[in-house]
Amino acid sequence: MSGALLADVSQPAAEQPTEAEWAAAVSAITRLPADGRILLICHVNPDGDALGSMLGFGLGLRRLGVRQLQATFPGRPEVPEPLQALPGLDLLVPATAAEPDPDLVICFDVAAVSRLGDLADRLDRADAAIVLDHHASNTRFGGIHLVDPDAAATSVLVEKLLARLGVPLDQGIAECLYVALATDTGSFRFDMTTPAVHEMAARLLATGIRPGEISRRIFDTRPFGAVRLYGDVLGRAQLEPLAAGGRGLVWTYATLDDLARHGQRPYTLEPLIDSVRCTAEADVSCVLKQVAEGEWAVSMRSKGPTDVSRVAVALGGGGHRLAAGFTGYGSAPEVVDAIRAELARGATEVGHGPADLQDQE
Ligand SMILES: [Mn+2]
Repeated sequence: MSGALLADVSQPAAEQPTEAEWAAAVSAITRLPADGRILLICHVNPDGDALGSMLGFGLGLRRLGVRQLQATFPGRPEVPEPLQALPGLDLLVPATAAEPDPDLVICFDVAAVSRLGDLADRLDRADAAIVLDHHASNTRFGGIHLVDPDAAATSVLVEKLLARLGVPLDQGIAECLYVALATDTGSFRFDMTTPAVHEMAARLLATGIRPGEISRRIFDTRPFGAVRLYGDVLGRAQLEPLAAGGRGLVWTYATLDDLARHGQRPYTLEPLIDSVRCTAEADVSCVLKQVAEGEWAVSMRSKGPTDVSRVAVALGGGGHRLAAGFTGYGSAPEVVDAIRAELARGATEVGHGPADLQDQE
């Protein structure tokens, strides 16, 4: 869900923000003149954390009286349908209309300059740049780093910066930050869902926002075409119990023709991996999403025993131990052949066959 899935695992983990960095960020914002131009940027193909963090902070800046304010992201100016009711969307402008000479740039959930696309030049043109992020792979671009790899979402850093700026949470800000937090914690199901995460959620809910309504809109609403599309794609899933050293592999694929047949956009397929990884008989799950003829965006998940980032890195991608991805080339079966071979190699190299698995239980 976060850009972290495709992040480069070879980068060193970033430090947590220091007091000096927090103070520098506050000062970069508060010392701007009343007509100072601020440009907010989140990563390409924004998810709930990227957009929610950026718009929530934008609404906070508006409360501070900032008048010349834009929010944007590179590439197609397309907001996924479930996020189209987020508060603060009126701050959004297409990348082509973004201020060419901002005084201050603030980046959200962006691990590397490459995720800024054509907007990267704004970093050089601005007097100052603040980066709010939680990817361990953050490359420390930009001048002021508010990067905490232990934060469950970028919105955790946004809430802290708003507090230091003296901006109180209102319902608009809270809804944006709640969507961001819920997105990156898998609706508070992942291991990163710490007491601090629930405490932040409590502060957001205390503004009076409605979690049931928000979750239904963001996570549980799909056009009927998407339901039929999922039916087709899940219906062709394959289970290989002997793959991954006997831990099991489940995989499926979605073609551009599948999307066209059901009138759906590619982002509709993002949650599909969650339906596939439920499979009890497989530790490893994969979804291949066709992006062009002979080219596939591959999402991989592990329940624990298999390190899928090792497989993804071997095949030119990256990510985390339990969630990783890469771009595969050829036919879908050829891409799965490559995955199967890497999984088998890993299982042999580290001696983690089914026997070892049993030892661990
Ligand atoms: Mn994130």
